Amino acid sequence: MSTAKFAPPTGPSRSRKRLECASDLAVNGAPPAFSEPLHVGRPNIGNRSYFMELIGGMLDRCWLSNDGPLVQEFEARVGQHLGVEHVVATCNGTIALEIAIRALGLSGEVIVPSYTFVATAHAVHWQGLTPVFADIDPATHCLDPDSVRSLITPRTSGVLGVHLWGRSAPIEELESLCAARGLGLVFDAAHAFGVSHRNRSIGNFGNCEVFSFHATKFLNSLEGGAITTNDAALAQKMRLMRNFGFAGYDNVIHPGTNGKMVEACAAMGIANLAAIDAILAANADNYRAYARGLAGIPGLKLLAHDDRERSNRQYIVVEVEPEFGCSRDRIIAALHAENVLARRYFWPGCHRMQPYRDLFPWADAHLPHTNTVAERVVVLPTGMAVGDEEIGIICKILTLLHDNR
Ligand code: T4K
Repeated sequence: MSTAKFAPPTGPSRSRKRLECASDLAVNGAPPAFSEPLHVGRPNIGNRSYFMELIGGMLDRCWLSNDGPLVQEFEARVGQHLGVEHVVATCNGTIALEIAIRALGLSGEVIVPSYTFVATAHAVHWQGLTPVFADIDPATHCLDPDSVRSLITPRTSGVLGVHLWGRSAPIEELESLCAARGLGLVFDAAHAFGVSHRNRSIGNFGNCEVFSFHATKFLNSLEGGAITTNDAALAQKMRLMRNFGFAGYDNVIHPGTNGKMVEACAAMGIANLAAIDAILAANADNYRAYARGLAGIPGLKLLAHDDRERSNRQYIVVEVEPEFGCSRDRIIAALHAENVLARRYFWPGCHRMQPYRDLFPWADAHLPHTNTVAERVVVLPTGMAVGDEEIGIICKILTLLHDNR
């Protein structure tokens, strides 16, 4: 591996404006705090020269896809990192979810949270199955096992839980519920690479777990995903499905799709995995800076992480409570005016998005916590492109908004 210095991407340039009174806010006509947009999901780019070296090797070999050596190396490294036996790398997390659903033979209805990125629900629907939306626990933002239990019908074949914001879903409750009812259990771990649950890495639970390595993810492979499992037969089936069901030249033994990760993506994944400690440290520093900056602002609650577990802190999630004095959407508008492109993930909940709101208009009635949480979450910028200075400015903007509500 190259020893070139790890080089984080440069952050957005700031205008040095005062932030002392209401008239200093961009919503009140002042210039924005940042001259360039400050994004929530700016990609973390690890060791550039190592990445270029891997790309050079790929070009020299003239092997670009189809289970190449970089994909195999990436799978091995991910497996080692997570302590899981089988890793099937894919072109993205959504296709990985679809392959997992197919490989487990799920049919009829699959219970999913509504409060998640829409890919979770789409992966079920796209397979011709019915996503049944369960409510979340408002304290964790993950599936509420009681809500899941109440939605099981004779048509239910599985549960697709999500480790939202990189905090683990109620794993034991869902595992015992699914075991008792003979249901498949997949975890959407798109947010949870590098996270532990009871000191075991996420990636080892349920029948299988699915990661996303999209550009905006804590660990990115440009685009990419992976399914992890300790079930050898399931892994073998998913490998076949990922490559049109081919078992050698001209020998198709299973229905399948094209879910392959390409070599360039694996190169990015390998280079970023080599820089994972620096990325984790940046996220942890940013989290602490937000915790300090938001501590004195009434009505803004920073989502907490269990300090006994490993956490990637890839999302800075803040809940806006009534004491803040103005709505979440006014905060978003004010931040956008300052060029801080905060997001209201995962508003309004999948059940209120097309096509689900027309397909399941009754779902709204049993999703009270989803509806409340979706109205009060703001996600703020973090990652290697953001540091103490930017976070200090964002917190100052939020303080001014509160003081002049
Ligand atoms: N399950 C869950 C729970 C997920 O959160 C996701 C994906 C999936 C499944 C599916 O995995 P993939 O099939 O995507 O592997 C983004 C991502 O596209 C998506 O991967 C992610 N979750 C979701 C939470 O966020 P958008 O629509 O918010 O993306 P976009 O284009 O607005 O980008 C987010 C921010 O990042 C923007 O502020 C711009 C910035 N950005 C983006 C890209 C692509 C950059 O600075 N550079 C870039 O290259 O969905």
